[in-house]
Amino acid sequence: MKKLLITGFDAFGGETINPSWESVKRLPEKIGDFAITKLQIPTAFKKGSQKVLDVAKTICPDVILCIGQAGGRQFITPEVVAINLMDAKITDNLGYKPINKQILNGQNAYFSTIPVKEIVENLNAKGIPSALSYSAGTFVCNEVLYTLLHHYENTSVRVGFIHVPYLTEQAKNGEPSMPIENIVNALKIAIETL
Ligand code: PCA
Repeated sequence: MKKLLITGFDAFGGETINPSWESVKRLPEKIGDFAITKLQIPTAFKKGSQKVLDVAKTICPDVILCIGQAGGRQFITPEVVAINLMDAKITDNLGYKPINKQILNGQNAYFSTIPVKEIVENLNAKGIPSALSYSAGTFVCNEVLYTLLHHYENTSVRVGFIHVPYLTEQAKNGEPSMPIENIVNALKIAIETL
């Protein structure tokens, strides 16, 4: 059986929950060909990505899939690319707010190494609205994806990131949202597509 390390973030920016962890923690232990290891990581620059790297070192996963909240988005959005930039509009959960800073000494950008287009096609075919995203932003999610892609460049470990909308109970002012069941289902479909 192959091994998947899947991560979700803790709540940030005044929210009390994060749909990424809420959905990741509800996943079964096995999906398709994959044995699943679930990991919650802090919404904090460097700390989150370091925690993924530490756990990955012990379990040696075939694929690392990180999930994050993208408040305001309507669709399940696999990220195509991560860029070498941290430019935060709010502080992370440790009070850090980098402006216009390089993540590390690496390429300007790395492409995700999971089948993003196939995931979008399979989700839409199963009635879950999904679209590619060409920007993971410049906050912690992008930093995690960038750091992992940099670390696993030229290895067999594949790395991807999927942003998910607010949960229904978070969208108090009419923002787009999705019920938790749909997000969990979307993650299962995405994992079956890996
Ligand atoms: N979303 C943030 C960081 C944590 C999360 O769930 C982002 O998009 O960068």
